[in-house]
Amino acid sequence: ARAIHLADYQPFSHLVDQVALKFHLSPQATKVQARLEMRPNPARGAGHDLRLDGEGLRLMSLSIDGRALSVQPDDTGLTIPAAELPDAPFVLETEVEIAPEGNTALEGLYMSRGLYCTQCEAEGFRKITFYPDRPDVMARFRVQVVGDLPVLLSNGNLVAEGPGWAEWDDPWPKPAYLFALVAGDLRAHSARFVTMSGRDVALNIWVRPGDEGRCAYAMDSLIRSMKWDEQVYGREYDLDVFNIVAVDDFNMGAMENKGLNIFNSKFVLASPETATDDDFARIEAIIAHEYFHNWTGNRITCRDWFQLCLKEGLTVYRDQQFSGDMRSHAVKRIEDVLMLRARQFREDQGPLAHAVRPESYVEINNFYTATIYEKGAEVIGMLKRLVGDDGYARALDLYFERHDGQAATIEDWLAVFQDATGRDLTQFKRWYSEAGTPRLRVTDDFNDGTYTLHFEQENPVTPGQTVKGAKVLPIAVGLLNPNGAEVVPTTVLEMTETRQSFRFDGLAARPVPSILRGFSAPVLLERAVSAEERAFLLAHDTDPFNKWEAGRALAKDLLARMVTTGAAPGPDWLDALARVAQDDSLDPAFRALCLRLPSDDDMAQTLHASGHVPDPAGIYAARRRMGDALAQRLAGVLPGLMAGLAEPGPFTPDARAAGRRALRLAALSLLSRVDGGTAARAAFAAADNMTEEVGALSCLLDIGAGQEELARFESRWRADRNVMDKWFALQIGFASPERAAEVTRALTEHPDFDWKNPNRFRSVIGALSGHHAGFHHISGAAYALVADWLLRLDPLNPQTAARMSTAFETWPRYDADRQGMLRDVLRRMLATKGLSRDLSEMAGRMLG
Ligand code: B3K
Ligand code: ZN
Repeated sequence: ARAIHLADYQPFSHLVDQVALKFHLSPQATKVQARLEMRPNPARGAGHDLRLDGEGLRLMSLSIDGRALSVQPDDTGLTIPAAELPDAPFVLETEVEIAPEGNTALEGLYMSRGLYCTQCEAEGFRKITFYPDRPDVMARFRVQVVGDLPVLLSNGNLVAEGPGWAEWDDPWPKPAYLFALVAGDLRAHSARFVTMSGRDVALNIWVRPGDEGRCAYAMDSLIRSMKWDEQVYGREYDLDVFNIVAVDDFNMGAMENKGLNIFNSKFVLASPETATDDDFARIEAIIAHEYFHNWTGNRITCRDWFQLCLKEGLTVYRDQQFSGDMRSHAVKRIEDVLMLRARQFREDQGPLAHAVRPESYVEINNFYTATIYEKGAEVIGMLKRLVGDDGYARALDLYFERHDGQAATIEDWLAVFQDATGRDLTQFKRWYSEAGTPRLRVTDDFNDGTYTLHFEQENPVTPGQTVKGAKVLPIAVGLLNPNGAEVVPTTVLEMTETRQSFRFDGLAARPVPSILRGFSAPVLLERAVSAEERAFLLAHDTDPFNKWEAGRALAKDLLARMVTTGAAPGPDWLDALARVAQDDSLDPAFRALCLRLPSDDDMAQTLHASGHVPDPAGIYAARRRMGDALAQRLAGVLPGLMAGLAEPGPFTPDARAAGRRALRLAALSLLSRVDGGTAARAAFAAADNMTEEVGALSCLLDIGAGQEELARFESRWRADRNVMDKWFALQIGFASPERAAEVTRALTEHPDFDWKNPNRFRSVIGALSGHHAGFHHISGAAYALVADWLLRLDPLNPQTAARMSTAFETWPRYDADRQGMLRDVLRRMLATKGLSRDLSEMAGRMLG
């Protein structure tokens, strides 16, 4: 397949002013009539052919200004020769037929358990009707849905309805990727919201009959999101209704279709009995994310898909701010960085590394990545750090004012910052065009009261990018004196050169530096730091992120030594962690994060980055020894710690209660390693919420017990898909490395392993690829099993298969045997006949 290049961008030949669609729904033969009011695009001039995208459509008729045309579509669309087109406005009408029931790719119009629904981003609208399916073509849509179903939804406001039909009008011009249609037997959980200028908005969350009781948290999150966007960004909602629909078959988390967000049901439905605290937090974040897209994505959209980070990076940044405001900024930042390192650093340091704004792609769906989303958000965080809160606020106001209603670019985005703040962002722009995680090496010296930090940045080679310039790095630094008091509060140093030094004068003694506070730039910080200094920062740093980071680094240094030299956990780490665990002045959620050991994949990444070849089995064994040592060190205090965190009264999903549960479960997990699971068994039996039920079960599985509880869990939750996904994933996640592949294989024979459902597929096959030591077991059994399943899924659902193939992206880290096996698996995929464009692009890029 051919690559698309940013440099080739051209505005579309024509403009679409108004779209009228009429759907006659039927599982095998849905009729779609489209009436497009078009005219030549003045930016391109007259005389161009008109190329419409279209895939898998049965063309029944086509006419221009009422004159029938016989045009033969090809595999990807149809072309109407310029000779057939007026130089003035004209009306193009088509009628096509599609079969939503047979649509297993879950892109375009498809069916999920009797429900009609759509997913059009990025290029799914072309599977619904012939259309210029590109984000810079923005039009008003009026949609009539005809079908013998109780609920018929589309974008915008409901303008007319009758038995078996409904008509929707969206007054806001939008690209086709934001089109949505939903129809079926749904029930609404409803509320109202009055916007800051007094618009009364009807809010509905549509779910299957029986699920109405699990919508309250999503609704509450939506209302808080709407309020927050008014208060913090001055952004108001702009339609009379906001609909959210939960569907069970969905390729990703959710989709921001204008006025009609469609969600994976697992990110909507929640009750204390069925959702964990993490589920609640994710629901809050994703509801907010999709809602925030109404301005950052919908009102201002992307000129082309290379600009994807324009909406995704910004909207992730906004949802992170929101969650921080709702919960704890310190905890949220730590969680975000954990995720950034686990997914984005992993990607950025492997064969799939690409720029936040890539310059070419084969299949755009392969670029909804951690780099576009999470690094895209980090870049905005850095911009804000550089221009300050006021500068950011002025730039965003200008962005909304200048680009509302437009399809914009990263150049437009940076221009508003330049214009609002006067800052030249030429060098900063490298963050958008150059891939790779910069390495930042630090040394220091102290002389006559002057402390100097010397920084050196290295921007490593990534696929297709060998030469890179220095990045602008905002490095937030604070200095502590030897007593632990802060002598220089957080200061942002702006590094713009490859090598640069910064001086601090007038210090009485050599300070202890706290560098990269709040993780102020997404880099790998390299500095030789003693265990004492790390423990000192864990005890005294006033920056919560760096306080946590110090403990984390202490653990990783130790774990690395345990793996490479067979060292044993010493008192420095154990004592430091014991102090944190018992320090009641610290937020329980923060303490729970401190007690979480580095993941195996994180350790493999870290070892690889420091020149070692990671041994998956060795990392796994060392991490277990580390947990055992911590459990023994804390054994005496765990029961008391847990008792002090007990929550009387009914479950509430708020951050405070969740943090206390998280610490209690962290303690329970350690306790299970020394009490044989007695406390966890009791906790499982007593649990009245899913957080504790799954938490206690995990503790048991972690020590090789819990089979009885697993069976009880299954019989209790058999009928609940979202809960059963946890049941599948847990058994694999906690299997021993030797058994992980076999446990997975056995579960694929379970009658409820509905592999065509992406959630279920991910909770089984994805759980195996997420089990580091199990996936990389030297037998190669897991490599083969995952590859077999991806190849089986690919013809039905290429998007999900391709996304999950990133399991293999870390192959260059490992030893020759594993590398050989991993490359063979990738080659086997590439050699498969009929492999999708999605998966073949991924496998090809991974092989390099
Ligand atoms: N914009 C969608 C993602 C669409 C993915 C298409 N393969 C969800 C989101 O980021 O909010
Ligand atoms: Zn998004």
